[in-house]
Amino acid sequence: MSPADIDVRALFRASFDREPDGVFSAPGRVNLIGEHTDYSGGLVLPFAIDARAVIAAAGTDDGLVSMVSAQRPGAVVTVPLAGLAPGAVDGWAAYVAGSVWAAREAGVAVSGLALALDSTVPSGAGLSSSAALECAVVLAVAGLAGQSLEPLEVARIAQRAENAFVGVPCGPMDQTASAASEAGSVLLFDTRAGTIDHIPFDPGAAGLSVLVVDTRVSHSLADGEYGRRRASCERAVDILGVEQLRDLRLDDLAGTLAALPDDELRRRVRHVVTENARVVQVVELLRASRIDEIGDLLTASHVSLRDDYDVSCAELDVAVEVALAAGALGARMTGGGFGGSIIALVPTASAAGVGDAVIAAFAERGWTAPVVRPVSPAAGARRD
Ligand code: GAF
Repeated sequence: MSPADIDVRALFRASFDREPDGVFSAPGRVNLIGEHTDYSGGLVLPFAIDARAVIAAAGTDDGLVSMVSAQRPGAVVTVPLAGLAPGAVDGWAAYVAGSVWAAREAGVAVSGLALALDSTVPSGAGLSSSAALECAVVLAVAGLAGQSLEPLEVARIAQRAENAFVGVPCGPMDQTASAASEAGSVLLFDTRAGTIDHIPFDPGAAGLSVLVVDTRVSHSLADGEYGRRRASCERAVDILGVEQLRDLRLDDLAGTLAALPDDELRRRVRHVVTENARVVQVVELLRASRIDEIGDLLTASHVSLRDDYDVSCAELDVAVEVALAAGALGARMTGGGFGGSIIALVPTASAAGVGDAVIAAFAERGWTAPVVRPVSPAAGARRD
């Protein structure tokens, strides 16, 4: 997954017969904790991983966005700037065209672009390959226009591309993690306040590692379940008469739940309220250099996502259970769910054993072999 494997300048030269004006990149992410809270004003705690979307880019005057991707070798795809609008482009090119569109909507001047893309962020693994691509494109468009955007602005534009152009109703976490993370820390993002804080996160210093296990069950946020979870949260907000679920307090939870009309809605709300509380507890432990004590909170998050929010699946559950049985201090699904990846916090000395145990458990069940990778907090989007 190393960015060093990427030679996007060579792809640019071969495709456009000139040198790029710059190279820009943005990372994928895992979320340590704070899942399905970012569209209710909640708290999230992701970090960028050492897998990036990389773009070699040049400005042109031809009124076109011309793009080529190392993941989809073949002809250069060309889209006229004049016709850029939601619905005008589909497939992988929509993520790129949508990010250009959103950047222009935000006031960035563009007269034409040539872009060569490559990425080491696996797609469909729940590691935010699309957010990485969107943030890298927004950074490239702004960089070529000589405009410097704050990370939160890059994230806001990239999220708009995903929501309004690609048509996926995601919250702000993934783009913010990609744009604003810093190496060596997790990003505490308060989605209600719109503020971020970098909290040092160095599992290695405590003899620990974070493993990502990609179940290879491909998830799609566009398939309706994600939107249904959002709709449930909005319904609860209406019934309870609050502005956002973030306004609900853990110590009033019993009363809040009693005011809701059905069990499903009660479970959805219970997940969101308890998950925000777990983020606060993890942050307190990290600030107190007690990283080895966060494991139970990670696992409790998984249980809540599985039983209350109903966004897990058999492969994610088995990966978590087997990782815990093999020595992980805590494990949970990360990202939107319905497939994708888990993270496990493991003593570094047991990391290989935990990975092997999950691989063996999948083989026993006849499932596609999962991919296990160690991750550590990497830098956010940047001009390379
Ligand atoms: C996906 C979404 F894109 C995020 O906004 C977030 O809601 C996440 O699922 C769940 O925490 O990654």
